[in-house]
Amino acid sequence: MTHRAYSALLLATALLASNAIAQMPAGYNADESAIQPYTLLDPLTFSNGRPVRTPADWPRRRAELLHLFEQNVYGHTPAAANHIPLRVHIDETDTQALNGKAIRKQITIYFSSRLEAGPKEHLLLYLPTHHHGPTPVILGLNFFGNQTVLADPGIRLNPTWTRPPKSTEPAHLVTPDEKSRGLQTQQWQVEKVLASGYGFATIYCGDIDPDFTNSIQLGVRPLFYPAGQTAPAPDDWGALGTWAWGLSRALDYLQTDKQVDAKRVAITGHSRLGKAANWAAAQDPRFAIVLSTESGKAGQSIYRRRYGEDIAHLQHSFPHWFCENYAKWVGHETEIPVDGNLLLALIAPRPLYVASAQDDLWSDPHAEFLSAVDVSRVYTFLGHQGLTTTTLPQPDQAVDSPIQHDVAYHIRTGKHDVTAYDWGQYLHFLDQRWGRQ
Ligand code: GTR
Repeated sequence: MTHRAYSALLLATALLASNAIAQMPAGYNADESAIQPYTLLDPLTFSNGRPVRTPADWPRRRAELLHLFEQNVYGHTPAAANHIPLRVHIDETDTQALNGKAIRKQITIYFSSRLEAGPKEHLLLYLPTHHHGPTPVILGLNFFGNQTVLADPGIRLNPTWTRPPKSTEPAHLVTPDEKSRGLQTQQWQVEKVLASGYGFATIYCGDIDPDFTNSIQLGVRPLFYPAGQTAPAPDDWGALGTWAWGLSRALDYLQTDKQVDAKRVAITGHSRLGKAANWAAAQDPRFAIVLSTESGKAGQSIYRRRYGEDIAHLQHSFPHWFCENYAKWVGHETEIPVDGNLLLALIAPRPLYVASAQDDLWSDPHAEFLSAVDVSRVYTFLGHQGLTTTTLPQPDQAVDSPIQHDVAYHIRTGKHDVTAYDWGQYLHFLDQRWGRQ
């Protein structure tokens, strides 16, 4: 990695971890009292106005919701992409990683029959050596490369995308600098996860699709164009859809690893990668638990409150995340036929932890809570137990972690980030549902 590229990575890391994203840019509503009356979309009413009467009706409503998200937000995952054969290469297995505390495996998952020459993702997997038998795993996408999650010299430095700052030069792949190891240690808490008896797995999102506009040719999307197609159709998947798909391909591998308990794979993600985690779990019922951190608008938050980020901002700054149809909803927050509470409904009745941060006004933490409250009706409807409170809890006081509750929530003090506090709550939530490992 060049010095410039490394500086760009540091800057990007600092930005993510700073208040820059948390603070509200001028011109966006940050005033709770200015919120206009709105009506939440009802997960338990079909689009034609008929009620969802019994749990037996739920699969039909669920299919309808999935279709609405595909059509209007994330786009369709091409059928061909969902039926690719699993092609992997175990690049490394170290049974004495992290001073003997973990088994570390690094696996390349190939997406095309051209193998090395085609798109692929690199899965980093740690399993705690003190755990006996197949191990439950927490899986999530990372922003800057696998080596950033922990300062472990054994993690392979796979190429990551870099954009020259303030330049019109195209982004390109570079091999990261040794100095980037462990830059996101605080955000991932890998050693704490392993000490709690869980495995940890991660992939760099840019392996699947680069996170910048006009990058379609550089990611997986062209691989699945039918013959003759050269550009996306209006409802073809965007980057969020490809990232979600890449998580499912990692799960395909985990299902073949006898040291992993693939029926107990929890999925997590922060911010844009939280949106991707939500969408992955919505589409793929094999993900057993969702730990969703500050996924904000187009994630667990609610457009209809018109507080914080809006569709115009998402569409103008990150058009590559979405299908082209999403642009139709710019300025129409109260008309878009989906919202955060409906996205969470697609996770029901699997255990779901929704986390917010008090200073993350851009995501609208209050709306994230209201989504968790509203989706709880779906859990109850399906015979499970959701949140039992409708009052925003005090900061740093998690609600409803008891075993019988399948929706939990906290709002943490501080900014848009993932912290040791968040992980402490998540691990407790997993312990309650899966038993101490
Ligand atoms: C912001 C974006 C948010 C959130 C965040 C992130 O700039 O407006 O929706 O996704 O990026 O991913 O860090």
